[in-house]
Amino acid sequence: MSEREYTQGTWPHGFIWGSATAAAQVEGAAHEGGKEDSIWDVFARLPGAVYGGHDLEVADDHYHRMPADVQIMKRLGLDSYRFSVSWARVRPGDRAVNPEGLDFYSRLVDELLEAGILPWLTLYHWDLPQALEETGGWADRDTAFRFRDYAADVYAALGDRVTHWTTFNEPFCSSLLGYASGVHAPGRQEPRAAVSAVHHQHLAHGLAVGALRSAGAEHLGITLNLTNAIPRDAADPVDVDAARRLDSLANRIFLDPILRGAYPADTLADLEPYGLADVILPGDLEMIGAPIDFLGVNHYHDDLVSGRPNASDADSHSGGADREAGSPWVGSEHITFPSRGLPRTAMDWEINPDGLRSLLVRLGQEYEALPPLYITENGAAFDDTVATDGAVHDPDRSRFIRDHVASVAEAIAEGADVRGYFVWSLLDNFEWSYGYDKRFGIVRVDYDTLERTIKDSGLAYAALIAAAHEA
Ligand code: GBH
Repeated sequence: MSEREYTQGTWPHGFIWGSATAAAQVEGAAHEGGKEDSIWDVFARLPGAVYGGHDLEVADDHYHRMPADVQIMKRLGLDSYRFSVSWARVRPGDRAVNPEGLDFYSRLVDELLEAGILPWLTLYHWDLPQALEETGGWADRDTAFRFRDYAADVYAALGDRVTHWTTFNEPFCSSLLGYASGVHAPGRQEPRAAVSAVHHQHLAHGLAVGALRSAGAEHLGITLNLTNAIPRDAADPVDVDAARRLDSLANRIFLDPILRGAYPADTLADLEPYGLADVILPGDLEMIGAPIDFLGVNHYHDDLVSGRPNASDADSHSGGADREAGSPWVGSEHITFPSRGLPRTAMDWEINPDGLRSLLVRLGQEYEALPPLYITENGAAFDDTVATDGAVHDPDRSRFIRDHVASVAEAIAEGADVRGYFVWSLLDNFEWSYGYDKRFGIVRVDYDTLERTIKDSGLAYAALIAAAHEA
């Protein structure tokens, strides 16, 4: 399906077209305006932790170029811009509010509204103040209460203008990649701590939802990275069990507490040796399972899964740097990810647009209390080159976006309640442990001059949005 074939009714009325970034990945100004270290600033200084020793000091310099970046969004015709707030900028060291830090987001929101773009705010996209890591980080229950206080401060400053609030982005990454595999900050490889981190981020979500709800928030949600766990051989019980385990640790450990107020029984059983049950206190799950108004879905690739050793594993778990990676799959470290032989992005992730459709349809079938869905991230890294005329011809990325958008349309036709789609990412940016080596932007950033160039995929996305608005 191409955008020309969109007809009236393909996209529900008010469908939101957007693009996303995150504070640590684009802002730079890592030690300006009162901001102090986040765990990512510290992690990036660890030898071998980030590809090429790249750091977050300048990144895209979005902190200083924000008004011009908003004008780019306007040129693209975005309905909404999804960004995150840096906790370490707003409450450096998690002490008192830093007015200068909050002011940056206040100005951003004003610029967006002035440009007719809906601000879509995420409170936590992985950049915990280092001061809180030093008191235990997400392995410590108290961090959840600190998050609630920080969330309330941001809401007090921006709640009059920002309508859509997301507590966490991909708690999978900030718990299991940060504390178990250690390829993300804070780089710990402690399975028990990782399991506690999962629960404490859930708790933090629940506490913040409670606080923001009572302060009057109307659109509250969370963003999860979800995958289709497909057994390599559906007739092999070992592979089927591996897929169940992946589905447990990547999807259901997050979906079930949020949408059903309970951890799945198999997850609790698998994680018994890692103390999951021990960190759940009475009352936690009621808070965690409080109703939300939307679920953000980030999807990049499916996972073919096996329980048998596999020599030709795609190396998708290394994080890209030199540090020895642990496993994020706590208690299920034996699972492997064979290749399906599909084309891949520069991240080595297999491309299978239909996976997005099946994921969305499955969510609707399995969760009775499923709120409206938004695709809060989808996109791809490719090895872009700059043509002699200065343009970036990136047909692979244009095709990736077009095919995944078509997959969303099919899911909607099959009954999925999807209300928006955000491309990851607006700008090339700091791709975590891969540093600046991987480019996801629909807008190129030249890291020498910091100049922006709208890529062909950006132009194609703008045309797609225009066509969808007309349909
Ligand atoms: C998102 O993460 C992030 O929200 C965003 O900041 C980031 O820049 C973007 O995507 C592109 O990476 O192999 O063990 O990691 C997506 C992270 C990567 C999570 C693949 C699931 C598979 C499991 N996803 N990962 S593992």
